[in-house]
Amino acid sequence: MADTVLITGGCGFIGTNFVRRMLERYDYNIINLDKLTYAGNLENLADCGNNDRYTFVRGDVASVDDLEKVFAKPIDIIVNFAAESHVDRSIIDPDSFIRTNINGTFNLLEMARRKNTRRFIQISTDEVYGSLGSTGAFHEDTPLSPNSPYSASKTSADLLATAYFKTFGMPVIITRCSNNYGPYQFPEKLIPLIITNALADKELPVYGDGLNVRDWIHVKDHCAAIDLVMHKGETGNIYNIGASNEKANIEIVKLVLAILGKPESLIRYVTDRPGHDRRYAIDSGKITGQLGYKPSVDFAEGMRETVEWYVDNREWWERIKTGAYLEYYEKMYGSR
Ligand code: NAD
Ligand code: TDX
Repeated sequence: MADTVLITGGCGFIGTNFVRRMLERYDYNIINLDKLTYAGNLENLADCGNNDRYTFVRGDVASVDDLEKVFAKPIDIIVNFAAESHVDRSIIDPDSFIRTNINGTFNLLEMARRKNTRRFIQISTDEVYGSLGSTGAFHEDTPLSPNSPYSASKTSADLLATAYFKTFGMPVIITRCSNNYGPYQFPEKLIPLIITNALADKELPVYGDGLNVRDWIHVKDHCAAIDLVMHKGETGNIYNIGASNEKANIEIVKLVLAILGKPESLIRYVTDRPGHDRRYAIDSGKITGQLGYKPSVDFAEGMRETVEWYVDNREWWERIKTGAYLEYYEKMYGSR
């Protein structure tokens, strides 16, 4: 019988892309456990609803009761995407980050230990390493030095996952990826926020001097790397994932404006994010050398396609940018 893979947070940006990849390429039975927070959107996977290998369960990784129900059936592999994922929200209201990212991961690890799950992939982030100066890159053994409540919660989850490997011999693997872009990203993150604001001729808020650097990877390449780790990765290991596309934020904003043919006068420099990490850069040498990983999406092409996706899927983001989103936007940017 085909294995059952539990994907948590499958209605979010990366989870959506990963669920699709798994259904397309393998005969796994997929259970998508998602709480459907503001960031989770059932519509993203509406076309998978008729697939009899796909089951959606609305539930909370921080609730042991919800997990007991899912684990009533055997689960072979867990891929844990579920998280509160936005740094700015973690600065305004960190509680849910502790609950989901730390307690949720702990609950999943405990459940996997009790049920002898064969493989546990913890989806982490390069933000656990903190901030770089103008040179160098994050390696898997770079000391952990998180600066935001978000990254501190992700670091805590990583430490729990590592402890479960060392103490209980649990088959845990951690991946740490750089900034993703691509279709279905919630328009609170830089790239979709800039694209959708520019399409509506709204101001584009750039934090600080706009020279903070992020290392961008297309979500498809991130999902391909997780797939490799899931099938070929060595238990107890950490794998950094990136695509060597370091860009200052202002370059990204100007690129989006150029693709859309919109004026740079839309740019507005605003008060910086507190504790704002200056630069991220990922060294993917380990996953490249050991597992044969190679990113496939050219950055310029990937950005053009991503902008096109938001142009073509206006209804998707216009529905999101109402009600609670507008309240969030006003709170975050209103008096900045
Ligand atoms: P996202 O915010 O788009 O999606 C998160 C999903 O998790 C949503 O569907 C949400 O409903 C669900 N969720 C939240 N709390 C939950 C809970 N308590 N129980 C069950 N489901 C819950 O996030 P994303 O950008 O897709 O990120 C996915 C994972 O990848 C996260 O763990 C994040 O830390 C990591 N990551 C993201 C990036 C990036 O650039 N976006 C980079 C590296 C790592
Ligand atoms: O309005 C904005 N203006 C702006 O200048 C926003 C939303 C962001 N920024 C800046 C802050 C960052 O330097 O752009 C950069 C990217 O910001 P985000 O999109 O919020 O991403 P970041 O903080 O880098 O974190 C992301 O990458 C790592 C994801 O949100 C995390 O989930 C992931 O772990």
